[in-house]
Amino acid sequence: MYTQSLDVPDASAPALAAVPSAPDALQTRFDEKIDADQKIEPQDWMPEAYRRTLVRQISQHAHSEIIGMQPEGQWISRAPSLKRKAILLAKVQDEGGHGLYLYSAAETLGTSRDQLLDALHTSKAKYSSIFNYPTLQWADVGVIGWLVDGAAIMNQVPLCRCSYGPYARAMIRICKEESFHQRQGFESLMVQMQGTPEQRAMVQDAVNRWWWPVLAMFGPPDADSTHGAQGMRWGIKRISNDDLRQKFVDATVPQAAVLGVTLPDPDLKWNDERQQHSYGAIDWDDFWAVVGGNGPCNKERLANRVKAHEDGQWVRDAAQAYAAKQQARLLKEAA
Ligand code: BYC
Repeated sequence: MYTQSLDVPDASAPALAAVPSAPDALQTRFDEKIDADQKIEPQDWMPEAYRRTLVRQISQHAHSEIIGMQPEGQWISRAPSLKRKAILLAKVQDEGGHGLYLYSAAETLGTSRDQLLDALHTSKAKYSSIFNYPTLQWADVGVIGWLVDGAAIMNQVPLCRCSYGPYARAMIRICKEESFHQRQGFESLMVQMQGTPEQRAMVQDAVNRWWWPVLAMFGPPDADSTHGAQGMRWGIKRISNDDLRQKFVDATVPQAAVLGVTLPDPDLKWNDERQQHSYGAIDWDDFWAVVGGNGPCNKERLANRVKAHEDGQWVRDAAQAYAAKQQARLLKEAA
């Protein structure tokens, strides 16, 4: 779908900051396209701030998918049946695939895969807070599918209409797969809730631990969202953090009732006047501590990722050697 071999600007090229500001006509054309809800494509002129915002968001999203393989991946060898193992294996592979589509989408903006990965491995780039919490028991895997993927779908369906073409197109496929992820999580929990009292207690315990971090996953309140308003003006984000969080709460409450679990919030209740649920206060100090690198699993997640990258060096070397050999053969044949 995308080229994965974009040229990276060479070091001798003038720095972007030195390029004269865009002629008004280009800015006007860009603004008209955004206003008309048309897609911006890689070859189109775009303001540098729009490009930077997209690289930041898309690469953070890609990193989240890749790091997000770890909490569930740890359960592949311990899944309780062959069926659950096959489903989980497919899901975790899907997350890896999502990361790859998204790195490709970010590369169309002129930032190389190496630069993106280097930013992750040196903690310059973020990934979603939610993947810094541990998966303590099997029910956590079902709850990740139900709640974390449920939150991801809520956040990502509007991104299918993002103004940047490659990101929007990647999101269409990702959302289809996320729907399967959410359904398998819910179905696994349904089965566990029909099991023994101990199994039901495990599901409730997992819900108690994941509920609040999942609500925080939508990002800070709109009043504290640094990029929110501008992202909405550019058509990158379509719905604000708080509005998505509210939609998620309203969609999840009836699902919890079907499942037979209690959402751990004494203030959660239907508000007739607003025609939506009210919910209790989110612990934003905990969220920022996790985002700042001090969550329960941040160090472990990053160390695993860096190790996997280093262990894979021989694969990259072999692929490059093979590509060089192929090219030399083609040149020889053409001569
Ligand atoms: N975690 O101005 P704001 C998945 C940061 S993968 C960490 O509102 P924005 C899955 C934010 O980056 C799901 N940091 O930002 C995979 C900013 O800091 P910087 C990942 C967060 O961009 C495997 C600052 O807080 N989804 O579903 O307008 C298995 C201020 O925030 C978080 C995506 O990445 C957070 N939760 O809005 C299962 C979706 N929230 O960058 C499932 C795409 C905020 O200035 N991304 N921050 O240093 C988005 O939609 C938006 O980027 C966000 C944040 C809604 C996340």
